[in-house]
Amino acid sequence: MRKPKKRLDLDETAIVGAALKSLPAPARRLFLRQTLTLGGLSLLSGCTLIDEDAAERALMKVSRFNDRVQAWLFDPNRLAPTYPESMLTRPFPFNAYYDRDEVPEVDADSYRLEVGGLVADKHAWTLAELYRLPQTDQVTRHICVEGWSAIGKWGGVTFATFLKRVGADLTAKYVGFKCADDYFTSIDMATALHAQTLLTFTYDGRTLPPEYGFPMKLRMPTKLGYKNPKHITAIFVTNVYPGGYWEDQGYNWFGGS
Ligand SMILES: Nc1nc2c(c(=O)[nH]1)N[C@H]1C(S)=C(S)[C@@H](COP(=O)(O)O)O[C@H]1N2
Ligand SMILES: [Mo]
Repeated sequence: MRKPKKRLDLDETAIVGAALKSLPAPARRLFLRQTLTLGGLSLLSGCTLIDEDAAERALMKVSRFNDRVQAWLFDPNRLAPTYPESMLTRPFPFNAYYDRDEVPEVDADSYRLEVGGLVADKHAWTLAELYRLPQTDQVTRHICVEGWSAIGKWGGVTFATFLKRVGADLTAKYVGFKCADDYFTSIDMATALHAQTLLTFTYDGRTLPPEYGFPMKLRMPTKLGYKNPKHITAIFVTNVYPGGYWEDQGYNWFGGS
């Protein structure tokens, strides 16, 4: 009897994908360069490849093409796995583009969340106002391209609820984020509206500690770690591609997990 083909579940797919993507950017570029002939690449990108710079630009174009394919494949109704609290990773790993002793200190009292772009209500939010929004929590796996994953419990408001509350144009393409460090990123509207995308203020039942993103982290179990901004200071809705800190250095923008 023939064995049925093994179907990968979402979580395994995520881990395999993360492992592939965990190759450092130069290695990935080399891999792509060796795999795609320059002719094939120029066909794909519609560019004439005369030098390294042009090749880089062409690869970026292919990556942006890949964004569109991933966006098309993304099923807004498909849920990422959730886990029992007994599976929480302790201690939860810290990661940022700097060391732990350089984590930004955000003052809770003077903090305001700026909201801009294609939204009806542009008022800046205090933390007290944000905490009054309906809160929920979930236990999900965070997957980092650097080759680790960990299960954590985050609590906050469903991002779709927040976007509707500020009168966001839900037909816009992107939601962008600015952070208290120099980090920034952006996501597609379908992911912004996904049921498991939360604007979180707590970690494991207590206020989000500074290293995990105080005062808030956008938590998306459907996206890789670098797409989950910590220390958010501004949220804007736009149709102009905003890029991101790692994305502008060659990480894939869609960054699905
Ligand atoms: N503001 C900010 N957000 C960020 C980062 C960062 O450097 N600054 N790093 C990203 C990356 S690559 C990862 S893996 C996660 C790490 O989150 P953690 O420290 O809670 O594990 O935060 C993401 N969000
Ligand atoms: Mo990461």
